Amino acid sequence: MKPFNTITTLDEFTIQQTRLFPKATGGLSGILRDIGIACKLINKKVNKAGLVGILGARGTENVQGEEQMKLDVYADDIMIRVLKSSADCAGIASEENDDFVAFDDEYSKNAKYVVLFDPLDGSSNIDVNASIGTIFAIYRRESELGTAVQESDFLQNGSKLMAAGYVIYGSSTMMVYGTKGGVNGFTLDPSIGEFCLSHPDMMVPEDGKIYSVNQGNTEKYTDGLKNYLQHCMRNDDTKKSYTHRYIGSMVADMHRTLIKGGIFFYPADSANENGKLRLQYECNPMSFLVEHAGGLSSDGEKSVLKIEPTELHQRVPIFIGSKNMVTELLSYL
Ligand code: AHM
Repeated sequence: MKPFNTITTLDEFTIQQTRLFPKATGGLSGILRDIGIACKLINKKVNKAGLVGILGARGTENVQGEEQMKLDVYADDIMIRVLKSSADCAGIASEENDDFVAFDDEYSKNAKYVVLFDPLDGSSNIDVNASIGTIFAIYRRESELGTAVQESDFLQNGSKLMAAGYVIYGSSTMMVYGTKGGVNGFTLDPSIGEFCLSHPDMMVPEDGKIYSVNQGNTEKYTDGLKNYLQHCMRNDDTKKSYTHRYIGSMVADMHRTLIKGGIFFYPADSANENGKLRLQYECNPMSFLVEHAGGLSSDGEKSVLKIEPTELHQRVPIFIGSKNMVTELLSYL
């Protein structure tokens, strides 16, 4: 007979993981649980965005001069409020805010972790009902416990991440998070309101066929990249055939890459010398996930995780995905 409880919830899973490390205090599990709660609230709003007048632009810009959507601001607010009342988070930095926020109550000052996030990535897809997501990165703070967190706590390189992941608001809502121990995916079961383990030990296939890039920018790319794209488009019977897929929502494009294999890239081009995507909120968390699932990430020269951040809203070029596809692309640069 099947055991009664055949599901493993996110909470149960993180607690089981904590037990593997006798010295662990459970702080990381606590943060993951809190992010899960915030994302369930965001999910609720995303699901009925068209009904509750929350679609569309808000008429304001974020620190990077990008138009803010109403849902971006709602998601940012929820993440900050939930993490502020978390027992384990000492401060946050968000793509939507100019500066980091140090939570200044006595309890938070003694918390060990800081969280960086893009509250709603792919916002240009909100109004057309395509998948969007929340991306998060968790570091152990470097500043002294009992004091307010410093900017340096948020400028650690990606190899120091304790955990990172995303929640995709797609045909089903999923959280995928990784630690140095591996990457696991949890699907939200709306009937019980819990993220349940559905994709254990995720691994990026070593090779793939899908290349994912905004090909409309090709004229602005280097010759090396143009040659690579020509190579991908030259589908004949003598070599493997490539397929182009690009949603324009990093979480959705990366979720497909993680499951099916392939390569996603947002390179530097003649108009944007550092590309578009943000190191601390998008590139590092995705690179951490992909590398711990057996894939590769690169800024064109080295692993994204090795970049030393110099500012909170830094942009970097990124090439990420299946090991063989990233290696092949890099040989063209
Ligand atoms: P956003 O934070 O304003 O949503 O921008 C990030 C998004 C990524 O999700 C996506 O990969 C990229 O921007 C798409 O950019 P483009 O429209 O230039 O192809």
